[in-house]
Amino acid sequence: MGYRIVVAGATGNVGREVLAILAEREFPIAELAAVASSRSQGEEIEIGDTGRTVKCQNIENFDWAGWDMAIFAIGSDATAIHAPRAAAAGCTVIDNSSLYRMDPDVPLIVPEVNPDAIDGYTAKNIIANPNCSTAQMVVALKPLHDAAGVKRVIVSTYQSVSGAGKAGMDELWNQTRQIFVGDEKDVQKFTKQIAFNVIPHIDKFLDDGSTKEEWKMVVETKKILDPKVKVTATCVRVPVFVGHSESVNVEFDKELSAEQAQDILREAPGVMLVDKREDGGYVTPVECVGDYATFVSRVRDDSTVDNGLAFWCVSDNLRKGAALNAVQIAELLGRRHLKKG
Ligand code: 11C
Repeated sequence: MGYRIVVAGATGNVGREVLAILAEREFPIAELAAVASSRSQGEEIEIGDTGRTVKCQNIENFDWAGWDMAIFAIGSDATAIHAPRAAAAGCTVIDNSSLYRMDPDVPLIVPEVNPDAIDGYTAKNIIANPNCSTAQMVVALKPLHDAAGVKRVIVSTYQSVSGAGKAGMDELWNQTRQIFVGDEKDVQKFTKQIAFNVIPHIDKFLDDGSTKEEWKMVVETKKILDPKVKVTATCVRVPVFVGHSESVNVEFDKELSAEQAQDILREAPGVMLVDKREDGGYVTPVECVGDYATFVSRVRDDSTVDNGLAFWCVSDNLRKGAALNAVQIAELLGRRHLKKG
């Protein structure tokens, strides 16, 4: 027993994390395939730190028939070509790109938040994985929403460069070195210098002056958590390699004290509350790397509005924000529908 599973985009930041997490969580695998663009064909890709490897195949001529599911981490353009082929061949696609997230026939799933919505996957045989900044926020908001009803959220993000892929990480590394040795700075991936700086711009600008990353946080939160929830976001890139942080300010329908919120968050699935109200008694991005949880700290009342609360949350954007959530969806799909595990 077990699943025939494909990892598409297996050579990228997220694809490698997917392979590692499948192994860590002992996902029941009957057969594993790794696919990517023709450039990577034949490359032996390490499966986490298991010491095992899988040979990369060319996605262009991959035969999807007979595979149970595929986790895609290949970007929207390539997904538009290959996901419909895989889905039509009977291989359920779990997609990390933004392509299908707002499609009404495609469930957008965070297993701790809206697991039941997965049942709609049969319409297109595709399930979408949310944007990393949305995923960690809704994990923290869900138990609070159940307790007191989230009315409005104001979120500011502090997003690491790994959200922009390996090229983003390389640019931070190279610029840091260039500044130290006095070389000319190379600015390519980001619109301004990222080393020793912050940039209030992620993804493209929209007509209303917001960015697509900010729009994603609004519409994805509504689709996953509750369409009635109002969200306003400011998304900022910071010189951190891995781990997205968020300052979240919430207005609730009902009163919820900081102490009550802490008690709820302490028990919530996917959340780790670290909130000691003392020097160092909170979590920062470097501490969350490689972990599964959404860490919540700095929970406090906001007396400037009725029923207001503020908190800080941090998570590994390559894990809960992408690869882990996708593997959790694969587990959920297996448990509820495919039942081969
Ligand atoms: C970033 N959140 O940090 C983005 C990366 O829609 O899946 C993921 C983009 C997405 O740049």
